[in-house]
Order: sequence, then structure tokens, then C-alpha cells
Amino acid sequence: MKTLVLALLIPVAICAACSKKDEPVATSAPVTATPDASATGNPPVAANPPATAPAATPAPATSPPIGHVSLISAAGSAVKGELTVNNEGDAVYIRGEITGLTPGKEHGFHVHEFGKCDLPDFKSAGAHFNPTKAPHNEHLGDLPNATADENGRATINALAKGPNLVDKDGAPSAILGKALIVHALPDDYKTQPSGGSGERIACGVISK
Ligand SMILES: [Cu+2]
Repeated sequence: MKTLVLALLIPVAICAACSKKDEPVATSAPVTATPDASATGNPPVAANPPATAPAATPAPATSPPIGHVSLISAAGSAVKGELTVNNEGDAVYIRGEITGLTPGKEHGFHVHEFGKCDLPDFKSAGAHFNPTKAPHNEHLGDLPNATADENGRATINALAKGPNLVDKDGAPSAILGKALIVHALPDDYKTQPSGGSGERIACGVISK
């Protein structure tokens, strides 16, 4: 009788074990960035800068970064970020993440002329990078506002007015050594000379 019970139990035990295998684990599906239809691989030429906000161009990186930026916080700010700078053809892309922003708000975001991020207020970074002496919104350092999500995080994928940030000899060094600045308020793309974007809340030098 014992043998019979055992003989019945063994297959039951095996079946119980096998039914547990490979339970599908709920994982979030990888987010696949769908390239914008306008992303043709040929970066837009900024010969005639638009009168509106510079467009964020979600193009994937096709080459290793030429520069990196670690944003540090101004006094009283918790804004930080890590970004890369890529030179692709004539274009310069700035990509990465900024955290600690005001949730749901836009923040002015520019390349400034001096790579000096001195606390407490980053005035040391000077004005917008503007070697052509253009009005604001056509500064070479003008970038789209950084838009924070509900957690105060912004994903940056910006096309700088790239052809002009690349040295005439083709070296991409024109943007190196400058500073990236995040402001407390949105850039209105109108107010001269800085877009009315208020205090500088984070700063980082674009370094190799
Ligand atoms: Cu600025």
C-alpha cells in the first residue's frame, strides 16, 4: 500500500514542480524611441534660425560624444544633470538628463560664453554664447527649454545651432570649454538679451 501511495505521489510532485517553471515575470517593456519622421539623418541647417523655440531634434547618437557635462547646483538649488555633447556632421547635439527641476515647468537652457561655474550664482559663466552678436533667439548658445516632468526630471535631446558651434576647420572644439546653464524660469525666446529666464540654477562646463 505504501508503495502504491508513493507511486501516486511522485508524479504529482513532479507535475507540481514543472508547473512552476518559467512563470512569466512582469517586466516593463523596453521603451523603444520611435524616430521622428523628420529625423532623416541629415541634421537641419540653421542658416535661417526660426523665430520660435529652437526645435528639439530626437535623433539618436551616431558617434561617440566629443564632450561631457556634469551640472552642479547653484546655492539653494537641487538641480543636477549629466549630459553628453555629440558632433554629428555639421550638427551639435546635447543629450542627457537633468533632475531637481520644478515639476511640470520649463527652464531656460543655454550655452554660455565662459566655462566657469563659480558658486553661488554662476554669473562667472557670462552671457549666452553669441560670437555672431545676434539678437536673442539667434544666439549660437540658444537651446530649447528643458521641460521637467512631474518628478522634476527633464530628458534633453537638443540640437544646438550646430554648424556654428563647430570650428571652421571642422574641429568640434568651439563648444568645448563653454558652460551649459539651466535657469529657474522658461526662456520666452523674446526678451533681450537672455530670454527672461531668471536665475541660474545649475551650471556645467562642456569638457572633453
Ligand atoms: Cu542662460
